Amino acid sequence: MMHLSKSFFPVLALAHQARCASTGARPACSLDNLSRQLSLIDSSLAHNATILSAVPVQLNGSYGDSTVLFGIPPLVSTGLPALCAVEVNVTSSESSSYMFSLFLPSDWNSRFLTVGGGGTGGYINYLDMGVGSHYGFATMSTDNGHKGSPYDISWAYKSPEKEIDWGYRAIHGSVELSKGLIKGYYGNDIAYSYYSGCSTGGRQGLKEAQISADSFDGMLIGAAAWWTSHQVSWITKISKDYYPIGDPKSIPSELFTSIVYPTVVEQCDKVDGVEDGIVSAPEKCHPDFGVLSCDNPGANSSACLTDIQLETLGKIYADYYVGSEFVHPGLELSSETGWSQNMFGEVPLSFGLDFMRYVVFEDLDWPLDAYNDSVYEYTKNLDIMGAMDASDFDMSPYRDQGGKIMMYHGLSDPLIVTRGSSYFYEQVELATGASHPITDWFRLFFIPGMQHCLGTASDAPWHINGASQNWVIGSDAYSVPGFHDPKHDALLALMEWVEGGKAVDQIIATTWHNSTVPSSGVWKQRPICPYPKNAVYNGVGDVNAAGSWDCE
Ligand SMILES: *[C@@H]1O[C@H](CO)[C@@H](O)[C@H](O)[C@H]1NC(C)=O
Ligand SMILES: *[C@@H]1O[C@H](CO)[C@@H](O)[C@H](O)[C@H]1NC(C)=O
Ligand SMILES: *[C@@H]1O[C@H](CO)[C@@H](O)[C@H](O)[C@H]1NC(C)=O
Ligand SMILES: *[C@@H]1O[C@H](CO)[C@@H](O)[C@H](O)[C@H]1NC(C)=O
Ligand SMILES: *[C@@H]1O[C@H](CO)[C@@H](O)[C@H](O)[C@H]1NC(C)=O
Ligand SMILES: *[C@@H]1O[C@H](CO)[C@@H](O)[C@H](O)[C@H]1NC(C)=O
Ligand SMILES: CC(=O)N[C@H]1CO[C@H](CO)[C@@H](O)[C@@H]1O
Repeated sequence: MMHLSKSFFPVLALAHQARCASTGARPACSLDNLSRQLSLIDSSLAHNATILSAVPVQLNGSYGDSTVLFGIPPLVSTGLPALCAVEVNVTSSESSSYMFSLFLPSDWNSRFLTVGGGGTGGYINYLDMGVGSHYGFATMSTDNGHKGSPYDISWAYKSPEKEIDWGYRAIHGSVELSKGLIKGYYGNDIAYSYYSGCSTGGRQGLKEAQISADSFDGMLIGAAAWWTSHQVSWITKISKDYYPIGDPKSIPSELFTSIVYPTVVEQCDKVDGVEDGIVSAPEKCHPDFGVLSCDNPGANSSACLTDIQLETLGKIYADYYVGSEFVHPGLELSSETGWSQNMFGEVPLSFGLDFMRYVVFEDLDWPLDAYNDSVYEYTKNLDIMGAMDASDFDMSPYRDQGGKIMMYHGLSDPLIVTRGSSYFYEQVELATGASHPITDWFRLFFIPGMQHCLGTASDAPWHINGASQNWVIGSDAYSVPGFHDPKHDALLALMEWVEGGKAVDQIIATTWHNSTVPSSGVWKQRPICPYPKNAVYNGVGDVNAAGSWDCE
């Protein structure tokens, strides 16, 4: 690893200036030249790889995949800096292969950034690659071994090799080959390697650091779906508690937004000290949903819950135990507005029932009613689930090679439960030893009011340049628009921590009057704090200004 001098850091705030000139002769961006670089890599994996294309993209050009996949925007990055876009195909077994893409900017910052995927999807994340290329990173993303939307899992049916690619092999091989190609192309060592991913992307980064401690120097990990075996079991369990729609125990999904969420805000908003519509301390609130009972005198019969529906609601929030074993946390208070699009849509969420059908039982007729606690025991012990779980809590090898982790999670996440992140953090702390304070290398930030990876239903500040956050801002957006500095941009803050030793004490999250349109003007900014600290209002300043809050 190349060590840069301290005097380098002040210019990090303006990352477009923070570039080392590379000294090596850079070949033209062509299939022949990149194929030659690949052939110079001395590894058996490189022998399994083929360069499919290498094309120059001019300044302000576009590159990506305009195929529309359910649940995500077209993955075409626009307004790019000048770069070389490379596509690579890798054979991973007799019956599987994966692809990855590399953006190699002309104006390289001597660093490498890997970006992650989402759900059970198979796609190259050109949008987040584009974000990274604006800083000068050589960026990479893999399709994880198949093509498909983040909610599709049919590709996995009786395809264990593809499941292994999705579990860890595609990202691991893509990182290894990318490092070789980047060094060869620029004729220089990589100074630092980073990772940024949310959801499945968060899981992928943690898994890679667990199996290969020196892959990355710093990781920005959002809403990590790290506990695949447990998550699949729990989602199937609460699906069984909720479905079929129309059953007396099921709750019409519009009531989540129209009556359940308002009840939570009514009872929980003020518990954190500031009445702003944002539930910032759900752990301190124990709402009484009895106020929604249809048994109450004068209850509105189309806006109330029966006893059996109240029981279902309790199961949705409850942590799931089998005997005394903690399996998975329940959904968080204030995440209700997202339930109808995520956990409780027209059909059971694919990450539960479909996962059981395609992966766990390989039986497309396996009925939801067949779920019971022994299905969890069976699922968690499958080898293939071990290949997908990122649950090797002893991450001291990653720590000991200097690795840093910034983890974040929206407190209103309706899909990947927030308390899974605090559980992960606490388990890593236990496993990595009392003599090494975890805060020296790993910090967790909750973002009150943020939903899954991005966005808000409570007008909360949410943007920190986490993975996929700029997808909703624009295909040419990067950093935190208007705040391209380490106080607001978590990736720049992580770089300062890794390269300058400045631990991240807070990040200022931002939202705009229209939360996805920066030109509508900044509305609110507020610090997010390293767990277990919370942002506390000073009682006098503008509640929408970051300076009125401290981490305590
Ligand atoms: C290369 O591909 C073959 C199948 O053609 C596979 O058996 C082997 O494991 C692969 N090697 C590596 C290092 O991935
Ligand atoms: C960049 O490209 C877009 C279209 O892709 C165009 O509208 C815009 O004017 C270009 N900007 C510059 C500075 O050339
Ligand atoms: C990638 O390699 C596999 C063989 O492992 C092949 O089946 C597949 O068609 C190749 N993909 C492309 C896009 O060339
Ligand atoms: C009862 O609830 C429904 C659905 O929210 C609403 O449209 C209606 O106005 C309510 N009726 C009364 C009397 O509040
Ligand atoms: C639990 O589910 C499994 C798989 O569906 C089934 O074989 C088993 O009989 C069930 N056990 C109980 C106690 O119902
Ligand atoms: C925010 O702006 C987007 C894009 O112009 C628009 O589609 C959306 O309706 C706006 N949202 C609100 C709440 O005005
Ligand atoms: C280093 C290297 O292989 N450079 C080659 C790149 O391709 C051009 C032609 O496109 C050759 O002239 C270079 O020798």
